[in-house]
Amino acid sequence: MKSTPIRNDWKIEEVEKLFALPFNDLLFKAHCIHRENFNPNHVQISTLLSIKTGACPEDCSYCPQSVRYDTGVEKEPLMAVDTVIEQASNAKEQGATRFCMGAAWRSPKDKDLDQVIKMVQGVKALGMETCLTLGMLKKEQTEKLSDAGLDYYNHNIDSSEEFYDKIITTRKFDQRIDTLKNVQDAGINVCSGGIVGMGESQRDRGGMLMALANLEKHPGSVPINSLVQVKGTPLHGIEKIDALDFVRTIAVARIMMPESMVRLSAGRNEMSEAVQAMCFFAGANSIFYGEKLLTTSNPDENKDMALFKKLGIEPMPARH
Ligand code: SAM
Ligand code: DTB
Ligand code: SF4
Repeated sequence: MKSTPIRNDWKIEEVEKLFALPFNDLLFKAHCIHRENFNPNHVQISTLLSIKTGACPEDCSYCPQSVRYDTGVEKEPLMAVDTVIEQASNAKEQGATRFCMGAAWRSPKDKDLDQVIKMVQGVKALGMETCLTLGMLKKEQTEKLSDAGLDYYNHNIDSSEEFYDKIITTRKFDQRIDTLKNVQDAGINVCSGGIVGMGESQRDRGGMLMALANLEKHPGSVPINSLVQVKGTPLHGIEKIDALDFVRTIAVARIMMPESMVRLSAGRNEMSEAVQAMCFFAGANSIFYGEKLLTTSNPDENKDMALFKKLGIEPMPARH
């Protein structure tokens, strides 16, 4: 029987107390909640594709795609619809059930959105779940995407409200929340999480999870990214997060958002199998799968399947 209520009224002191628990107590609590809500041996796999790369006007200081930083990322225009569908079909063959298409935009232009909608329709026709991440959306745009049958929209809050403006100055935390509200109001599932390892404090990590858990409805998917440090970005060379603190962040996310998919997202290429296994125990039940994220690398499919086999994990069946 489920004993964990869904809460939207977390206070930062309570969240800090969770982070401060002895590691074993925290992991045990998170794992029990995980088991109440999910098969602990199932992990959902999503594949990412960058459908429009680089030259983004925003100044997100972690991002290799910002036009402001010299990172060597080659800019590429919006992909052709057929190419995207072909790539989705390859990802499906490899076992992915969700296909996430990302574009380096501040927000999409209406003409571009029409082309992206054709991609959504084509990917859905393959029987896969669809997800987009295109930047900020206006109400009318979310309604168009909802009509097209989009399953998920990813828009990360990235960090706590307090830490946010140390990382990004070209748009505000509240604008992120507005987009999430528009997406939720249009009946599209929200995928929203953030990044750790950007020099934030543990309280900031808690603040980020609190902002997500205190949304009117918990996001269906919560990606927790470990910063991938890219040369040329302002955050390159910053002190890395301790691996056990990363695991703690996953555990606290699971406790606060018991029914959400918690995704162990960017940064797995630099994580040992043992740390990833701890994340799965702590409640992570989704990964990005395939050798590339958007512009940086991710473990290749064979490596991930070998890890799943060692752990007795099976890919989570698609919902439709
Ligand atoms: N431009 C859109 C936006 O910002 O919403 C969509 C694409 S953007 C690349 C999607 C997310 O990727 C960001 O919100 C951020 O959380 C994550 N991300 C970008 N660069 C990253 C990095 N170097 N390490 C970890 N996560 C990163
Ligand atoms: C998310 O939370 N992480 C993904 C996805 N949503 C779009 C992106 C990670 C990007 C890592 C850096 C890169 O490959 O460019
Ligand atoms: Fe642009 Fe998104 Fe990268 Fe920010 S995270 S610079 S908005 S692509």
